[in-house]
Amino acid sequence: MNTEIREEIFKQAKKWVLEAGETIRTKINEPYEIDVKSNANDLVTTLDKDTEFFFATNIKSVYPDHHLLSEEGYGEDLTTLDGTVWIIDPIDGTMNFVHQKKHFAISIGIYQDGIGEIGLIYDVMADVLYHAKKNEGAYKNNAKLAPLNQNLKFEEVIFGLNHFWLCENRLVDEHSMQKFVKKIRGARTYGSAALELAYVAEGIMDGYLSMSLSAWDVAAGIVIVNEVGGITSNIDGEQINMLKKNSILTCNAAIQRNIIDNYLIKKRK
Ligand code: 2AM
Ligand code: CA
Ligand code: CA
Ligand code: CA
Repeated sequence: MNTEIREEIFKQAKKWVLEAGETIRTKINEPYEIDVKSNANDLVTTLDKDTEFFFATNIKSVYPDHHLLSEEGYGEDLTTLDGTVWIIDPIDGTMNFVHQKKHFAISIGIYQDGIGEIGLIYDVMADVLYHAKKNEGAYKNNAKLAPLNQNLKFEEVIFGLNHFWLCENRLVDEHSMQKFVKKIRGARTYGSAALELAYVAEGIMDGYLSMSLSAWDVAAGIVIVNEVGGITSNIDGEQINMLKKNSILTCNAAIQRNIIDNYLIKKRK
């Protein structure tokens, strides 16, 4: 993508994100509807849907030839990432939104022919915006984020993952994962994939692991983490496919191989 066009799209996206965040902050204490989706812990509220609708209508009117891939139904059923595609999660961390009224984010990744050009992750209640443009570095508000420490020692790692990896599960050997969390310095679970990816980029967490995420959970975070030298793959170390669900391992490149080879031991089907 041409840098001038990218700058223009970035400025527009940033304006909409801040505006949507302001609306959410205004409405968070008003009554809203909560529905369950795939299971009792999979929530969606009126504000998730209204926020996505806000982006969908604005993008359609200003950039009619751009595409939208998004969680709550206002996007398209895309079969390719050709062209300019906005990949949007209107509220990432809906459970935090409902139960805590904080620790959730708006996540926007803008991709050109499958390549991540722009990432924006807005921690709405903290009013902190992480952003990156390809080859132009990553920022937390106006502060440039430093490259990740490539000499990181395993014993010093703080890692984001949830308890499902340590309980009996279909995907990987939980005993190996229990060894992993004992070996590293600490584990964290924040409940918003987008914010956890932003924390990896910020260097306050050294990696993040999650099962079954969609493009809108990770599209922005991948762009931001890339800019500080972090790396994202599935749990086999392969490139992820934005058009389907993936397990996600995002981390400091110094620790990726050790995690995949020695701790993410796949169960036989
Ligand atoms: P969401 O809040 O937008 O649904 C929670 O650990 C993280 O996983 C959040 O980023 C959440 O995004 C994401 N997630 C993806 N699929 C989910 C599901 N079916 N149920 C709950 N969280 C899900
Ligand atoms: Ca959801
Ligand atoms: Ca999400
Ligand atoms: Ca969401």
